[in-house]
Amino acid sequence: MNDSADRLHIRPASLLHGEAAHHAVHCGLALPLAGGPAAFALAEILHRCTTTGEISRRWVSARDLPSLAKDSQPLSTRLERITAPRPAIAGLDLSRPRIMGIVNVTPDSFSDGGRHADSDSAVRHALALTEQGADILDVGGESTRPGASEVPVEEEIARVVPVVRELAQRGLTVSVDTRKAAVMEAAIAAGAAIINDVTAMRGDPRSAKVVAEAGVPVILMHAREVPVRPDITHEYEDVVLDVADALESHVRNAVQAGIPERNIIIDPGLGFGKEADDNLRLMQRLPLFHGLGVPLLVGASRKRFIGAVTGVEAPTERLAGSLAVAQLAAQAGAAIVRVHDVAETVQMVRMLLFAW
Ligand code: PMM
Repeated sequence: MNDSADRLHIRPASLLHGEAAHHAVHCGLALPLAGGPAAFALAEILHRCTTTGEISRRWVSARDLPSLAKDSQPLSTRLERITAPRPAIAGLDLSRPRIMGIVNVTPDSFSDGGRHADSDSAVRHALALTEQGADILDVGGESTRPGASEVPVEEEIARVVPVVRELAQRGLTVSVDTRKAAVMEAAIAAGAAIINDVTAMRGDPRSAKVVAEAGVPVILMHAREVPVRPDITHEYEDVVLDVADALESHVRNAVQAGIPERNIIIDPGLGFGKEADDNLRLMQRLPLFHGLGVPLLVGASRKRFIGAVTGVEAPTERLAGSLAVAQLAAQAGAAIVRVHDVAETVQMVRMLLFAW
């Protein structure tokens, strides 16, 4: 995509689901969102001037987008990316939302730290999440919690590898949440199918090479600072466009490093260096991220911004708020939601698929 296309975004709005989406797409009144089943009837076209930073916005009907795109290469490329179906990731068909269950093998994660700190209890927890319907198990050995201590690489490998091996041997789909290339290598050798990197492979100069050579999918999460400091917030010009442009540049770097686009997943990184209002704005405008043309992951479970809105202090008490955000993500066409409360999220998604 050329430079002018980088500055142009389409934000799908007026989302439709189920029968309404099907008929509206069939009649040319709406366009499919990331291949469907959701569709959109309206869109906001945003253009950020590269010199002044000024953002122009205009609303169009989705039915007019294909003809407008005929006269504009950047618009045409964005539109194609927004509407195209997403390929399967690690054998998982993404035509319905997938649930990633969080398995933190750490003594200090913000909402479940210490509960599964040894391999046996982490494996037991992961198997329970699988029973509840998790599609992917995200195993992490280093907390991103503000103030969490840095874990030496050998220690992180010792925490995650036995858990990854045990789960992979049972045929389960495992991702490993790490910023270190050596941990990625060890986890892939033990059977990890997906790498989840909160630094979008900027945390370790070898990461992109390891991922490219292994041919595994990678989740590129947005965090402005590397090393990642979730507690330090930033001023954004426009948080949604800033995050989208940064992620697009991470995708480009990954492709240049030899990782095919079909193996890339993006994540806006809710809670990472963002104020509560920034996270809410990202949630409200999630469909814009489909313009990057790759599957979208959303991780909001139990996060502080949910506490800020609901007034609920204890992360483990934030289930209802977390479910509301997961539902919003699923309706906005997110391919994967990363959650602690798998049983409840599975129930919500199943109900949604039947009810919309
Ligand atoms: N959040 C945390 C850790 N890893 N990975 C991705 N891709 N997206 C996230 O939002 C994310 C993550 C922090 O939450 P935790 O301590 O509950 O795992």
